Amino acid sequence: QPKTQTTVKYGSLTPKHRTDSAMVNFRNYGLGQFIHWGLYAIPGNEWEGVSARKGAAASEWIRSWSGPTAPENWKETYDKLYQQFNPKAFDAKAWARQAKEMGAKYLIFTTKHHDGFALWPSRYSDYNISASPYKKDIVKEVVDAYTAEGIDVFLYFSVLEWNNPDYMLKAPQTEAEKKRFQRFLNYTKNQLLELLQNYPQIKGFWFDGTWDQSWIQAYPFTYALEKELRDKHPGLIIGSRFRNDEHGKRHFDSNGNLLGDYEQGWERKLPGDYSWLNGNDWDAVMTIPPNGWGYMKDWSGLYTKTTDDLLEMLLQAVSMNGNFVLNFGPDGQGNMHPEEDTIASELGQWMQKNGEAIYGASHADLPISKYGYYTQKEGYLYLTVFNRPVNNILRIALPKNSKEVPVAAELLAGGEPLLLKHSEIGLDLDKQAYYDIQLPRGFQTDRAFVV
Ligand code: FHN
Repeated sequence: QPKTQTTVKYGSLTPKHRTDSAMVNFRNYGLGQFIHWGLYAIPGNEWEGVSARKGAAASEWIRSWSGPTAPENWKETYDKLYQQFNPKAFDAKAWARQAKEMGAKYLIFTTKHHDGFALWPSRYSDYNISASPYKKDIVKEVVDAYTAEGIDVFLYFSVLEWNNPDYMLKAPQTEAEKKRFQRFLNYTKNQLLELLQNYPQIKGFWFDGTWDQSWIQAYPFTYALEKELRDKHPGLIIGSRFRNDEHGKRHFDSNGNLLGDYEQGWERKLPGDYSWLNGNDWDAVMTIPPNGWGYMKDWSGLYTKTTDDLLEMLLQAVSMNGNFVLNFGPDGQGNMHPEEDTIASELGQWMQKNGEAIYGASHADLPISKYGYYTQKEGYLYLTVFNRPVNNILRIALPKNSKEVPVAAELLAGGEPLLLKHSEIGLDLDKQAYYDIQLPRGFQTDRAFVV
């Protein structure tokens, strides 16, 4: 029996599958870069030699450091860090070049994280970059540099603001609380309209910090605000974290329909199966360390993902019609972590040779391959191999009545033709037709490859 539909007045404002050019481009990105940068980069998850690992949930949450390891009067200390924020090594053009060489097609950049410090000279809060020794508009430098490199920019915006006296966790009850929180809502709206006005090149917002009841209960306001943002910036892309329906349902409304233009729930994890996505657009955002989006001085003792780990996650995402967004957390001077530089370079070398299997590619409706991940584009089927068979034969299983069958095969990098044999092996039990692709004897590679 179909599930009974719930009346939803404050549901999605856009169709499930937008076909406008902005959203088509979003679907084709494949690989993105996330950058978490702000005052939390100055301590780098420690202070005066003491690690915050045991006292804060993540490096960019270091303001909330508590417990026996937390320094005396830590929040007061943190809230003065802006007075020393003067990233001498910051070069937005160098970041953008690195992202271009890595093969990223979009950037998600933190304009303001939960600590409320704005990296742009906001007219609506004095707690912003112009109050720091650096003074200049970092958001503008980043938006201009990445746009100049042809990389689309999305702005990360945290609604939650730990140090804003008008913010509250619970829904406002008293008249005074309602007045106070309404002031916060208006402030949030003003900052968002300001970002759209200052940086018209941007393609969308990546919202965060929208889980408290104060915001959840403000659904009439957030519904109207989303409409206003979209009216002001036609084609704007807004993810599923921005708001909820009147029943408090976030990401998906009470009938399971996506709220926003793409699902933002895949953070530090990937869907196990294509069917979980219900045909929705989505991105997965990923840290190199286990957790920690802002700069961490010390990665020792942590499993930090290798380039091969990240390549496999990229293919897993693209094979299921998602984008994969890798996070970088520059230090307080504007330098990327040396490990981030290495990974960016190695990913870029691979994307240079194999990007055709990623950009604009989509899910192929085939049985899961034990060798790796299928993607498809314009009549081509790509198999990115992570698990190379010892007999050097890659077996493609297709339903017997497939209309499209492979007629030739080649190594994507270099274009070497490969022997393709159609072998109806009589394993009728699974009604598949098999195509065997013979890898060349002596074919050497130490990283995933694409046929
Ligand atoms: O609390 C934030 C966290 O600091 C980080 O910004 C991530 C990035 O997706 N989002 C929130 C946790 O879900």
